[in-house]
Amino acid sequence: MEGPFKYMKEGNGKVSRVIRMGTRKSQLARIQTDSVAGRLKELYPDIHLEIVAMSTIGDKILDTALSKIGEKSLFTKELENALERNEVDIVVHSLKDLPTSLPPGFTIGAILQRENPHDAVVLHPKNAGLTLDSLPEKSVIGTSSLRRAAQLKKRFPQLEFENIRGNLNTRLKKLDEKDDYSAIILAAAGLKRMGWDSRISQILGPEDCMYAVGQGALAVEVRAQDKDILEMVSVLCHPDTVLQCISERAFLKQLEGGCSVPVAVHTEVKGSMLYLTGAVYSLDGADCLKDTMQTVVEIDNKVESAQECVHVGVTANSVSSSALEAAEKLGMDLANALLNKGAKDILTTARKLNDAR
Ligand code: DPM
Repeated sequence: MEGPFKYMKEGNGKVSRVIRMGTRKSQLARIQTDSVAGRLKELYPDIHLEIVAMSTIGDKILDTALSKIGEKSLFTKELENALERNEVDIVVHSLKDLPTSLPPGFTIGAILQRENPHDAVVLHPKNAGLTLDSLPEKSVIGTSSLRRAAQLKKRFPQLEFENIRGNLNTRLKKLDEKDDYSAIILAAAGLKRMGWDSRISQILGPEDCMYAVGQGALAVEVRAQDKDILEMVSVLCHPDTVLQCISERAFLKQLEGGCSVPVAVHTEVKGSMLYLTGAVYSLDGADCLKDTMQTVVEIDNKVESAQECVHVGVTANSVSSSALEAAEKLGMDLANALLNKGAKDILTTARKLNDAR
């Protein structure tokens, strides 16, 4: 067989392409990749899937705060290299780890239905039954997310916040086996996927802590030129989630924010309306600019068959392009509204202070 792809001969002599899925070695990454593999197997019972696991720099540097080791490509670069070299065909990521602009040649071919997008409180076992409100003063909360720290410092000034790094397994171990933290904050989605729902003692609503752009949604990254794979994965798209996440990513992109700035969002689809709330914070949460805007998204509009449009890195051929455009515009409009009120200054100062720490 010619060409860059891997093929396999079946018993009946038929030759078919082997689809290889790249994943990081962490347990969460494996679970996420396996769940997408399971969906693909259901939809296409005849395909041959192979899972290729590799460790990335982000997995190796476990003790430095994420916001200090630079941008999001940390976890994704090596997997993209493997995609580029045709060593794998599909990579599954947490959407929130993917930058709003992907390197040329790559696209997000599917965004799956979002899990609970909110953040959750996981308590040290000795604090069972307490909440962020009832924990003793000066209790130390572990998080290295600038976004979580900024919002929670403002809302719970009696608590203290310290960095905690490592994958989910490492963090839970650091919480349970030492006395350094009274509680840690993690995304509910990751905890649920790991089967640790029982450790969630409190889900933080938007009045306490808004979530990160793309949080709770899985994204399938592919080579933009690989039309067969792109078409195959496009059926995994969950239209409401796609529209929500496109508006969130457009908001972040227009603000020129990455994972190292305190930016948070909240989106909802009600009927044909898409609502986006977005905010930027100073590191201590004292300064905050926040606003809500909405747009009509005609999700039932006919999908034009020839469309091939990319919105903030996402190619969602199965969703109406007018709805995608409206969602992207909503994010940009909201960002521009905040930029007009001084969001740039807040973010620049936050970035400088964080770099100097
Ligand atoms: C990004 C952030 C964090 C991850 C920053 C943020 C959390 C870092 C930390 C961009 N990526 O949220 O403000 O707490 O130190 C990450 C997690 C998941 C994807 C784990 C988590 C699982 C949930 C999902 C790390 N990336 O946030 O608890 O699929 O959204």
